[in-house]
Amino acid sequence: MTPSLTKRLLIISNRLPTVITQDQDEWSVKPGTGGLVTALAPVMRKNQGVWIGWPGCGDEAPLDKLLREFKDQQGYQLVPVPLSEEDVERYYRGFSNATIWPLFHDLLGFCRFDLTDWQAYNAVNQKFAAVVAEQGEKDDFIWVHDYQLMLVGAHLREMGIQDRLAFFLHIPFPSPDLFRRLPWKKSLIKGLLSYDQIGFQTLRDRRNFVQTATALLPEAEVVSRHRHHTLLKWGERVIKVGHYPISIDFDEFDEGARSHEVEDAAWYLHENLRGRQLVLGVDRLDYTKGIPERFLAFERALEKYPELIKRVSLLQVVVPSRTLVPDYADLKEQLDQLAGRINARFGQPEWLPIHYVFRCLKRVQLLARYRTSEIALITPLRDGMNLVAKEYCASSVENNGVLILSEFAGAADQLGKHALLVNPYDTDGTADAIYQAFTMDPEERRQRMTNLRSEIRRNDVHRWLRRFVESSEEED
Ligand code: ADQ
Repeated sequence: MTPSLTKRLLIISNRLPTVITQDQDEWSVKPGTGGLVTALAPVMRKNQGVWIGWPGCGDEAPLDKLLREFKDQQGYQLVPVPLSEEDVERYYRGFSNATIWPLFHDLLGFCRFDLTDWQAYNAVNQKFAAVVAEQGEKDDFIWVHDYQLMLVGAHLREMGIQDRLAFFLHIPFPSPDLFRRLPWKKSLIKGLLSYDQIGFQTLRDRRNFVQTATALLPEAEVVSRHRHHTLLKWGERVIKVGHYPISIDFDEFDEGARSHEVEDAAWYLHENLRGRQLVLGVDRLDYTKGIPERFLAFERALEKYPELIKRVSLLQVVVPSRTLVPDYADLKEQLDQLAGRINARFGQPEWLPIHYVFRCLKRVQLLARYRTSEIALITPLRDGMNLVAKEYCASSVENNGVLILSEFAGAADQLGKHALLVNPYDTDGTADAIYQAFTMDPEERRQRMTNLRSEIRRNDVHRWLRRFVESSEEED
């Protein structure tokens, strides 16, 4: 059940939860995909909330009309923060995606440290704060999301806003040693400490943050530690630093996967497989998701266990993402080449080892693939949570899927006991897990998947929201 909040919910995120498209002269708007949107949309609908963010389209789009249409369709209001092309280049592609994203995912080699990017990040965060100050009403629940907007709270304080401010980080928080590499480390940590509540995905992220803050700012001190949060004192203020693992709407996936449309699509897929098992990977195009490493592990499995040949295929679905950032374009190229090479090496008439699809799937098609695949191979090098792992289990209504999961995904904390955990850098270990999943007896599959499903059912997105909001309101 979606929790009912007493306060109006103001969500602030980099992007509005929309996809705006033009087909000849016709403009249209629909809800976007991605972890944050998937998680919050049902809550916003029930709450009549307001969502503030960058619309992601140029001036030529009839934005006001489209946002009104969205409100009529989806039941909550959107307020745009317009950004210039220079803003997008420096704040979004630059500091957010070429500095913070790789640094926070432990991939220092991908980081670019550029003063102009940092200044643009600061300025755009101030722009967001100005819109929040304009839209906010007394007693709103102001909740800023994710790594693109870590300084919004600090700018709101500068503008004199005294309300409680909350922040949730969807990606991991790195160890103090990695964070220290950032030239603007103190400003960023002080910015985060402007919020009253800071939420992370896992206990490890929360600990990393507390250790980093206390190491960088000698005047910051831990007041007390509790199971789900730490209280940190900085100046006159006490900040609650908690961990709240995000989740999915379990029922929506479970019911969706049982629908007639999905059943038909799943049956059709099954017929085409002619008794072969399907190993599924579903990801945004991103170097943190470990897709090349996954292809190599699958290749190793075919090498090491020849009985897998012609009896199993890897279906890898990749949603195009950030394709204008050079590292992402390179990754796409690398995947094309790897899939081509492995298919040329092992492929036979009527059997391809890797089916690689580069597009966003419609919901029915996504659920049909979740439901049909006997194995999910989810092997990010590092991931805040990874909702695909949870969506796969919730859609595995036949209770016969096996989840192979990276130990470096936040989801491993909750699902690790019943999934097959792997180190994505360990090609042989991952190949062994593929073989173990392939040969797992039906009873063990059923038992593991039943446990995974009940864990996700119990800790769904509504509980996540309730925990975050209640934790914000409770007295310490
Ligand atoms: P993401 O990095 O986007 O999210 P993830 O949690 O896996 O990663 O969510 C991806 C979403 O996109 C899923 O809901 C999935 O269904 C959808 N999706 C992926 N491929 C698709 C395809 N081909 N077609 C259609 N839909 C597709 C960020 C963090 C994560 C964190 C989430 C939520 O990086 O670590 O789990 O936020 O906090």
